[in-house]
Amino acid sequence: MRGTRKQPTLLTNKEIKQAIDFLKQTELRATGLQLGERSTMSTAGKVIKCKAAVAWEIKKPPSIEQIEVAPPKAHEVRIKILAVGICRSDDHVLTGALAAPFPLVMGHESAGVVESIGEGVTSVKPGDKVIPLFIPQCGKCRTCRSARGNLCTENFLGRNSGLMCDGTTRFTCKGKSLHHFMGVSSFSEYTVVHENAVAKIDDDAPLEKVCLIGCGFSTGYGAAVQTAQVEPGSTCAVFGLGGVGLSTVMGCKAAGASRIIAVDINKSKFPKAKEMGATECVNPLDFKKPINEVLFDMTGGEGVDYSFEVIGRIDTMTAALASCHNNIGTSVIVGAPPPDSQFNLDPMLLFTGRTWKGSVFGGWKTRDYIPKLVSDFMGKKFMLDPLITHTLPFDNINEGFELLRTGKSIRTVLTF
Ligand code: CND
Ligand code: ZN
Ligand code: ZN
Repeated sequence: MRGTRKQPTLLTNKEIKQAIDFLKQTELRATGLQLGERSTMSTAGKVIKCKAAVAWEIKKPPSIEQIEVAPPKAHEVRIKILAVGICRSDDHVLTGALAAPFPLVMGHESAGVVESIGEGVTSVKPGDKVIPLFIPQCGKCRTCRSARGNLCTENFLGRNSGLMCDGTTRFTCKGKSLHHFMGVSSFSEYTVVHENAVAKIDDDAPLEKVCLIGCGFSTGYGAAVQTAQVEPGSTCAVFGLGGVGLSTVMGCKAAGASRIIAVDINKSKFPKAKEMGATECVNPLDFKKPINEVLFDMTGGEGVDYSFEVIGRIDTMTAALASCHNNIGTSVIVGAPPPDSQFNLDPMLLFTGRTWKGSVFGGWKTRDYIPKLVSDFMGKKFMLDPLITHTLPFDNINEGFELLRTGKSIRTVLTF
């Protein structure tokens, strides 16, 4: 009987190669990686040498250097950054308008793929697509336990040491330790962040777009829909029409505002503001009166229901407050305040009942909401393309900063 058993069919070399290719592709899809990124998996536990933009000194442009990135310690995640946007807060660090310890690796608006994880990390695994979060969500502190607010106690804004939780850094260059920035440091091919500061996102998300959800879009949009909770039919004013301010305009529109007055001293921002939903655009330089009086005139002497300062100046923060209705108006500070600045304010502005709030990262509890915002983008609930005016290779980072400073770009996305 043995002799009559059917011989197994032999595969040709071509068929074997096709099968191996198929398996490889399936495995790569399962890990969410592209061909060429596979090699990152073998770097786990080792120091990685890679490219980063190092800001050595205040008021000097960052330089592209080879740095060493240590493996993640317990509860940390090492991420291969694939796309990073340039936000004004990064520029504020260079000019001294936002205090941070030098030398450092800046960058906080990015997306990438997990390269390796430290001991005890359970929420992400190598190959996951992620957005690093400049506001973590520990789930345990007073804010995380509250239904309101998002400024987790573990945030780097309060600590501002530029160090990881154990008081050390994961970056070195030319024998010197480099500081982290807001716990994310995304101007580097690889970075290390705490597990509480990572959001796992949709496997199909285009990283060169959703990196904006890592700051600019979520910060601006959330200020309107999450912090202010703009109501349908209301009148809003948005001061500052950069990547963050235009996202606030989008948020006001999504919330159903009937009038959205966009305010900027650079009128070249107005067409984009209209495209994003602004109903009117105003340049304060066109008027002799203070801009808050102009906005009162435009609203029949009532003031706007909601105003947003998305510039980062004391005078415009006060003007935005004074622009809203004296009793039921709400003003939200989104722009980063200059260090050591103080308000000189008429208390009547608040005595009559106005509400004055601040909003960091759009008020979103980050690990809960950033993945949802990515899913909403994938579901075409909002657009990111109009915000991305330039895409440059990472090495051209200083060209990207120049485009921002000269008001020519909204967002520049750098790719590695
Ligand atoms: P960007 O510089 O692109 O936009 C600022 C806009 O303000 C520009 O269009 C300017 O022309 C305009 N502007 C400047 N001065 C005036 C003025 N006096 N009156 C009217 N308009 C003016 O910046 P961005 O959109 O990247 O960031 C905006 C601010 O938000 C900035 O301060 C940044 O540091 C901050 C921010 C905050 C947060 C947060 O979590 N709250 C996160 N990231 C950035
Ligand atoms: Zn930012
Ligand atoms: Zn917390």
